[in-house]
Amino acid sequence: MRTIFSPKHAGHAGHLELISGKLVSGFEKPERAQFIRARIDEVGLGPVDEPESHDLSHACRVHRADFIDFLPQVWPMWEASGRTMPTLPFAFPTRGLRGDKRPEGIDALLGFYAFDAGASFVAGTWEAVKSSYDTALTAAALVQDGARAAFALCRPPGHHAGTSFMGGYCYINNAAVACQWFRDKGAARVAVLDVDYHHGNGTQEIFYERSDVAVFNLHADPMVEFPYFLGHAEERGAGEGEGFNHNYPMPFGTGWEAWSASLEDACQKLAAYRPDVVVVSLGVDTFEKDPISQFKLKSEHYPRIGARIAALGLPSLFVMEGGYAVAEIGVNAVGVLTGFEEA
Ligand code: OKP
Ligand code: ZN
Repeated sequence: MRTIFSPKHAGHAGHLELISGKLVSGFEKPERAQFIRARIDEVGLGPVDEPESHDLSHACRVHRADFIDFLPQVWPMWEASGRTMPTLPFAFPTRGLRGDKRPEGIDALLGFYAFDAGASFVAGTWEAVKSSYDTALTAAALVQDGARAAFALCRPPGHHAGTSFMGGYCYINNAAVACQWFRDKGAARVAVLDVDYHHGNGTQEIFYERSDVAVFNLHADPMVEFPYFLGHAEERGAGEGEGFNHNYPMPFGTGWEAWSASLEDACQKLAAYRPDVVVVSLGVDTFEKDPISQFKLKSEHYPRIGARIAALGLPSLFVMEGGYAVAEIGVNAVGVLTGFEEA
């Protein structure tokens, strides 16, 4: 399987994150991608190529144009306001406030276009976000051109980013952009299978009222885990999309037996949907040693995830999302891909 990967992700480094009342350097750091990149060579997964540049019109198919226009402006506006430390939003248009009236100034806009403090910018962030977007689209084109599968080694990740907001380490929703791109290239139906530990709230929101992209999400129960405010089992889609959104919230401590039962149910429903292509939001933060997660999957389980996805017999695009046990993230992410290839 071919991998698309850009060294430009590395510019997104030294950004900040608010955890346990402290500002710390982000868990979502460059080493994550480097370990996966190194593991690809170690196991001989296949060639690794850099992405081609794509204009942002594809992003605007799933995101609001004013949000996409804002992202490359963040750092120039921040610098123009006399600051060079990482950005961090601090005021959000929640219930009782105006989410429909765009304010002025970078401090206000950072919160207007975010749902949490988890999407900090440094000087190299936009270039990394753009390269992650290009990576998803370039890998999608390999699948469109007939490859059985391709791996978009995206960084930063995307599944928490919604129509008009960033958050949870995510800026542009790479997987959602790829889904829409497949639709625009002629796919009748596209399925998303999100196996990241966290609920892909952005992907759900983007496709919630649509029947042409079905979304299957396996994750920790949002009653007790980030992103907290979406991802419950009763969220089944709305309008045209009613019945095309499927959530599998699971309790802290979930291990392979229960997790794989959810995967099996999701795969059976996904197959019944008969999509032309499946986009896998590949997070490996379900790992037992993940520093910010509470599931108990072991390294030996990741190839079995890949094998189950292969059994769908569908053209498959793997898009990298989360996974923070830096030393093992390469083994686990690439384990899914070798499991897919060997099945
Ligand atoms: C992004 B992805 C931990 C706080 C976690 C955000 C997590 C974002 C995960 N105490 N904050 O889905 O892996
Ligand atoms: Zn995650």
